Amino acid sequence: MSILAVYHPGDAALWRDLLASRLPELTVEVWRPGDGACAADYLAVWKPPAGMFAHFPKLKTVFTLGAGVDALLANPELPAGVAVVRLLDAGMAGQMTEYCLYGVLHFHRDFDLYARQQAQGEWRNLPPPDTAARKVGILGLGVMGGALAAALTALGFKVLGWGRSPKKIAGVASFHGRDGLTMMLRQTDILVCLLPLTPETDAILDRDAFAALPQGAVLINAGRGRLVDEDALLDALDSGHLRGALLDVFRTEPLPAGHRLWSHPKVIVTPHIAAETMPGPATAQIADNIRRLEAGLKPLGLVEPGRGY
Ligand code: NDP
Ligand code: OXD
Repeated sequence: MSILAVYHPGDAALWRDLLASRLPELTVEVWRPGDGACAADYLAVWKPPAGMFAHFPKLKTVFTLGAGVDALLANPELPAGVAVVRLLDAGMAGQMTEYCLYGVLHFHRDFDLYARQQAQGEWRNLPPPDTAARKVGILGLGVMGGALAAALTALGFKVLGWGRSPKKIAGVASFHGRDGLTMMLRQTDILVCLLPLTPETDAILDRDAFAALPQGAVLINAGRGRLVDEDALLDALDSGHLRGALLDVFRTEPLPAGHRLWSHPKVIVTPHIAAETMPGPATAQIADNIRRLEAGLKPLGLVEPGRGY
């Protein structure tokens, strides 16, 4: 009988109970630091503590309890040859769409400007926004970016998207490659970053990228903090080139006390909450994938280590 171990820094018993109820044919057990060696074939894990993987000599597959795998792939203790499987949506795409829509509408409907007017007691109508002319550029047209693109096109925005490969999505102008990135940035009013962090995307939003955006553009970043050069972002905001930013992820998390982003008048900060893992759909997906593996099939969400996502 195969063994599935669970490590979660929060309520590990909840994850174990859900997984055990979905996989009665497996032994499902919680692993805690101090437990020692574990003969698990599979591991469902979030934020593994240092030294953990050394206790799993039989490990074949790691299921990360999130969509992003940058931290796991960068973990030097991850044993070579162990497959990594990530979550595909699992309840996160809807949350991410809501988060990004909030940001897009906040700036599109001038709520940042009206908040400043309110602080001055100023009653003044700004010109009405033209949704069909507002260009929203999405970096990353995967599970999260694709869901957002569909919601934005349904609302009537002009949607542009950038990925590694060209995409055919109704109503979305597709860009790819470095030249495609600059071409898209030049036309983008509101830039939403939903890329994974990989060696290729590290600090992709640098001074050149911000300079390529039109005067008055906005950044929404819910991908990863290291996708952005934060000093370049602050300079672009301070110079007035960028109008504002909604940021959920940061180079250092939690965002350190006293960091300029905390108090910048053009920045909204949220504590990495854009889309949180939902135990119900996440455990259903992991159970399904374990059944696929046991049947000799490829799991859905298998990460390509060479690609980094
Ligand atoms: P996907 O793997 O489904 O999508 C990734 C997209 O990025 C794909 O379109 C891919 O292109 C594109 N991409 C990757 N590398 C490059 C590159 N070098 N150049 C151009 N495009 C590239 O991931 P998800 O949509 O599920 O998640 C995206 C990220 O969102 C996660 O990795 C995570 O960092 C973040 N996230 C943040 C959360 C939060 O709460 N803030 C919650 C969940 C996720 P292609 O399609 O051509 O392969
Ligand atoms: C994720 C996240 O990648 O929560 O799932 O950031």
